[in-house]
Amino acid sequence: MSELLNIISQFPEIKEVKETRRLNSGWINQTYLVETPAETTPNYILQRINHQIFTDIDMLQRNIEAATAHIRRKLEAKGETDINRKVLRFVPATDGKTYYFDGESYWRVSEFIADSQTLEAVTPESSYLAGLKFGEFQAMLADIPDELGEIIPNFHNMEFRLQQLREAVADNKAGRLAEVQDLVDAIEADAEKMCQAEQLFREGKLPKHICHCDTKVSNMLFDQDGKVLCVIDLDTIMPSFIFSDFGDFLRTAANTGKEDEPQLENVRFNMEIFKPFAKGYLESARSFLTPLEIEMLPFAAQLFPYMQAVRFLADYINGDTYYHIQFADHNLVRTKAQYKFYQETCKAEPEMKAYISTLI
Ligand code: GN1
Ligand code: MG
Repeated sequence: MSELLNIISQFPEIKEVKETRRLNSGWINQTYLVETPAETTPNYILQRINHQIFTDIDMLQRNIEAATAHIRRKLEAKGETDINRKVLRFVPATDGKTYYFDGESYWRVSEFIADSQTLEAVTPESSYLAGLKFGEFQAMLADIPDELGEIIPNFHNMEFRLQQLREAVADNKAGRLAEVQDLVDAIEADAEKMCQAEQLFREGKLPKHICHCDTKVSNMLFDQDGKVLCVIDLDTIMPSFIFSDFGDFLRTAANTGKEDEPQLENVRFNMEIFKPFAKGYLESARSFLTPLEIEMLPFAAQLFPYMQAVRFLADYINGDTYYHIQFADHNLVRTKAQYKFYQETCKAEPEMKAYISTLI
């Protein structure tokens, strides 16, 4: 606690602390809730940023500041109220930056959004609202004047992720290859098809936009009535294909099982979540999407479970160096669940296409 209080004292806006509590959220950063005693002051979120993964903290915070400032201006222009609950606000440290370096770790503070909740599962109604929100998020950032950095280079580049898997396979550092060879082969069989976005980009047919790039359900805050308040976990905001946000949301929301579901028969593609999400997304994003981007939305739904399977599998083969694991073969269980989900999205492709065509 006293170590944390020291850190908190670097953010002068926080005058008094009642309690700090570790929150269990995300695989990457360490997150604490900072409660203040007065009813009239907000509570805060304190995070130790994982700078093994985010190596350029200055760029990281510049991206986040630019994006949140731009969204804030848009919300103000629309005459929205309660704006501090609709876009994250980062608190300046004594030197005016939105992070503090204690000689070892990087820390940042944002205002805690009151009366909010995260959901692990969405309903058709909240899925529609989430689609609207992520479409709006991308649409609002479509004309951002600032140039945002690629905070994790090639983050959602499928060719690059396959390359990493191939390197892991070649090195076989943890001696786990034999056990997963079938999975590697299955993944390789679809590699070319799954790299079509990068190919289209090279041909000048597919643009990049500023995306959130981690739109899993748990990265959205809902109010007590189940309405979407705002999008959180902004570390990975960067230029990407719009597929990132569409696909990654469905990867978690439209899966009837868990991300690391051990019972593979529980992993199915939920069309009743896909449909309202696609409807909401197109309502708010259509204004800036190209016909090819719209046509490829079912591809986006397949791409993200596939990519996540590739990433989990590479990490398993490397001996679990990237994702925190909770048990010995956690990354393998995750891989199998994501791969199964990918197969389900492939089966659902005709139905997804048919539905999208009713929307345009
Ligand atoms: C990581 O930060 P978190 O836990 O929300 C990862 C995402 C993965 C996700 C899988 C920077 O997200 O790309 O999709 O885990 N973030 C990073 O759950 O690698
Ligand atoms: Mg994240």
